[in-house]
Amino acid sequence: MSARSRTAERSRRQFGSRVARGAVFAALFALLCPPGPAAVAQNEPEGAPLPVIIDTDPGTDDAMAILLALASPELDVKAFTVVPGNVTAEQALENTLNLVSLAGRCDIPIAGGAQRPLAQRLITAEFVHGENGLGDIELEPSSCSADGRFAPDLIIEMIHRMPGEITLVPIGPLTNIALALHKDPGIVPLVKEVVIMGGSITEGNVTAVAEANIYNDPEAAHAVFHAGWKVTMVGLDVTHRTNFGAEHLERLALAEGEVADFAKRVMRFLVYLAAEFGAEGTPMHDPLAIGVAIDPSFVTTRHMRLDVETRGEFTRGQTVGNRYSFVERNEPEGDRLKMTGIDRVEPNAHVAVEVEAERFLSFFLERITGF
Ligand SMILES: [Ca+2]
Repeated sequence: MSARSRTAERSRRQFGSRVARGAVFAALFALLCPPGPAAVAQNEPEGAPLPVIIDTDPGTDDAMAILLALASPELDVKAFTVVPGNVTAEQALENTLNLVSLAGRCDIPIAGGAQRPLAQRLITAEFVHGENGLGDIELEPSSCSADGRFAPDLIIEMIHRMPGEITLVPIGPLTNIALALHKDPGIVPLVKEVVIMGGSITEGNVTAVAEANIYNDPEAAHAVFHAGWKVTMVGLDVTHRTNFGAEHLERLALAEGEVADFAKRVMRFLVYLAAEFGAEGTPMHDPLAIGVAIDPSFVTTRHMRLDVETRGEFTRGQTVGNRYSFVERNEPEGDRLKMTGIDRVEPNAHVAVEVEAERFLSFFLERITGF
């Protein structure tokens, strides 16, 4: 069996068995336009740190993501932009200011942005993040001050200042990124990459099929996925496999210092919360997106067409991945439609489908503990 055939076979085993029609499509597709092998992204050569803007809605896992980013010399965090999601815009801004202050990095601009999603009411999740969004763990008042600029304007300004260099890492609803796009579509070719925590092509975490960040602003997500820039989606397909459990807590417990102490308390909150729901660990959603920005080889991606469902009664907010890159073509014939062939659809997202979970969790612990 050739490498290409093995890849096609593996892909069919993984995804195709769920839908009988998918197998038919796969056979057609293999004949007409076989897929390339799953891509394993490579580390870029060592060099200057990667300039990133992190758009965030802290959020317990956002907190861990922010601390991971600030403990990683591979990243040059140019700004934190704040979006409502896990908590309100006001609480998210306060949390970001407190977290960045905890890490001693008040030199980084922190800007508030949208106050609500583009086309629906805000849905917050204190139920899983605690009333203050940080597991009800209080931080010292911040030494940092908020930047006066509107987050989407700050994003636009920084992208123009560093054309081709900035990677956007949205780890909340995509409202701020969509507003920046709407205000200045000219930023699209100037962005190096967009690494999104959100979505899923296999399961949901707020409905049967929708992931929270996409569900909280599907219209924004639609705009971001179809903007034409390079998008990598780090969704539940991989984050649900990076579970931080009791054994990781034990390792974290050995660390000392203010940042580590806060991380211990947040992770303990999350692990115990997960246990209440019968899970052995807590998924590291947002930290994994930061990890992928630092080292893309933590995940394996597949390039595919990704659409966001904005109208479905049961599926609003679902990210719909087309594994075969085509749809059937139907044309009118009398009083019916008749299939006359297939039409290719262009891939627009690199979807993470495999993850080296333990390697990532060890990496996270090394960065937070310092050993
Ligand atoms: Ca988040």
